[in-house]
Parts: sequence; C-alpha cells; structure tokens
Amino acid sequence: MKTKYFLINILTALLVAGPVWGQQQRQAVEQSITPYGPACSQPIKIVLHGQNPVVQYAPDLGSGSGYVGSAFNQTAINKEFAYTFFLPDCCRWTKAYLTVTVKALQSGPPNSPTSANDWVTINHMGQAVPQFSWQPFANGAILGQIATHTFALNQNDLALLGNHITFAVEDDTAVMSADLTLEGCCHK
Ligand SMILES: [Ca+2]
Repeated sequence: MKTKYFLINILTALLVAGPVWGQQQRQAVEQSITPYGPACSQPIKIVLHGQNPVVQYAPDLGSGSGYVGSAFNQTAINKEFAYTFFLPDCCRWTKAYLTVTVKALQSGPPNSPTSANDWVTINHMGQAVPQFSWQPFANGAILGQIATHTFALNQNDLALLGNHITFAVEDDTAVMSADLTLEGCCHK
C-alpha cells in the first residue's frame, strides 16, 4: 500500500512539474532573443562568457608564443594570456562586442616594463589586428588597478576573423573577465 501511494505521488509530481519545466525553458529562450531590426525574421542576441579552462585556437597565436597555461584571474607577472571564442554556427552573425576587464599586476610609470606597457589585442593568424588594440594602463599602472574596454566588430570584421575571435593580453596584466555579445540572424 505504501509503495502504491509512493508511485502515485511521483506520477502526480511529474504531471505537475512537466508543464512548469517546459514553460521555464521557453521563457529562458525567449529572454535570450532580442529583436533589433525588421529585416531579419529570426534575430538573435546572445552573450558568451569566457571561463577556465581557457580555450585557444593555436593558428591565431603564432609560433613560439607563451600562452600555454593561461588562466582567468591569475596573479603572477610575466604570464601572457590568450583566449578564443568560437562562434556558434547556428546563425549568421552581424555584430560582436568583446568586453574585456583586466587588472594590473605590477605598478609602473608609462612605458615601463610593467603592466603599463601591456597591450590587449584581437589576434588573427598569428598577427595582432591593428584596429583592435588597447593599452589599458598607458598612463601608468597601479597594482590592482582595474580597466574595462569593449571592442566593437562589424560584419566585415567577423568575415575576416571567421568563426573564431581570439584575444591576447601581455604578461603583467591579469584578465578578470571576457564576454562576447553576438547579434545576428538565425537560419530558418
Ligand atoms: Ca609588461
């Protein structure tokens, strides 16, 4: 009798939970899709969050690079960082915004071999892409100083880079976070 009562309880729970779960899933998907123009029948906007373990597309980094062992929020100087976002192939992407937040690990005046002379760049096939370069502590670095920058990429930039966006950070600067916002149009 106890067993029968137990089974009825489980069935009741499933019947109640099923539609609720489905509704939550639909809401999550609907919230992630943001219309931004009439030309696209299925516009989409998503945000990818960079995280450990770090992913790297090796051809973007060139040979002899010191990016092995990259990690978010690392604390040691003299360690370079690189990370690759791979773009989902479900959609045609028309805009991308790469937002990077970094922290100075070594104080120093402008142009000194500290965090001050470090660059953040988007790299493609072993080369830094000139229009996507940022020197966060160009005016001098203070230990623990935080800086944030957003690189805005248009459809031509994305066509050049292909299905991957790699960025690199020089050696005395830690990467606290990296988020890639993608806007585009999904296939029917
Ligand atoms: Ca440096």
